[in-house]
Amino acid sequence: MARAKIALIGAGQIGGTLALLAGLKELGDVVLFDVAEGIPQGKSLDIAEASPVLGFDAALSGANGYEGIAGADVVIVTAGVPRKPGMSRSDLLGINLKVMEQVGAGIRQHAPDAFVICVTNPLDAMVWALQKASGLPTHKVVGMAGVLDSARFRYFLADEFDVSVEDVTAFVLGGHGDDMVPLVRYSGVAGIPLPDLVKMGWTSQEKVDAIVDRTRKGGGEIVNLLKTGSAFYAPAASAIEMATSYLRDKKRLLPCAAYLTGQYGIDDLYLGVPVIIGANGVERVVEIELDANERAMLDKSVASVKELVGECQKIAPGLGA
Ligand code: A3D
Repeated sequence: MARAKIALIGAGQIGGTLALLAGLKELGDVVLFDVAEGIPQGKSLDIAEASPVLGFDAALSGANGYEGIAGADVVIVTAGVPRKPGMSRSDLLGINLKVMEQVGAGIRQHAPDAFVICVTNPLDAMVWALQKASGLPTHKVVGMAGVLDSARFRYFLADEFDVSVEDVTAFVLGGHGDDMVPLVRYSGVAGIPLPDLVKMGWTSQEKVDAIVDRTRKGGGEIVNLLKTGSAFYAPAASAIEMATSYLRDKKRLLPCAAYLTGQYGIDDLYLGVPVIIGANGVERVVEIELDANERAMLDKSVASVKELVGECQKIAPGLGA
């Protein structure tokens, strides 16, 4: 059977890491696309030259024209600009919205059957814009944020408990902003929920609160350390997990920015919720029960996402028309 084709739009920090991980996992052949000449060609050649040492078979190539992505099975979009210290994700909106319009048109023309994963920030608004600009069905266009936010939460918890990261599960809902909703009740170690672990004396409520806060600000913590850009290893790993679930029909339950049509009482908006990803794209949106406090936090997050989408509609009123 022919290998799957994975197109990576944006060959920057995340794009390059995505290409390496896709190779290492033998997910398929990889095309790196970027407007910058030479970068996608150079990165793909560099990774191809690592393949004999790392032991994987994949064709890697670089492109500056959208023909290069023709017939892709998966498209992962990181094109645009990342944050610098002092910038919020929403500061990127104007520039990255224009990029989503171009990328959406390219996907519409050359890869209309692909499963599309958007990573560009501000995530929930950009995935909304990308779906409108591409015209692809909503179940084939998702945003990556929840897997990353949950991974950060998991890592901090594993560190606190001194247990394997593999045994820690964690859940983050809502928009990918500082008002995201880490769900303490649905997070824990090997099935033991966090509130029980507090009762068992494994940690204190104060420490859990501090970890929740650090999770919310996890992206900013890295931006402040790097000073020249934002996180890229963990974001790339997270998008690859989503792509793998689609390509291998694993039907993983992953928190992703998915298009809602009434679930959680929300309509015509992309928001981080648990979904099943399989060969048909987003196969199911899972509606979990929220208590009053969790609901209030989600409503706050929804309001922020709506505001950003409203700004997109003002800047590009004809989007998707
Ligand atoms: P960076 O290393 O700057 O790469 C972006 C690439 O996009 C550059 O190589 C640009 O040349 C390219 N580019 C710009 N405009 C276009 C265009 N019109 N068409 C094609 N390519 C273009 O950034 P990065 O890889 O670090 O981050 C990429 C995006 O991901 C940024 O918007 C970040 O904010 C975002 N990001 C999201 C998360 C989430 O969890 C959602 C996490 C980290 C970063």
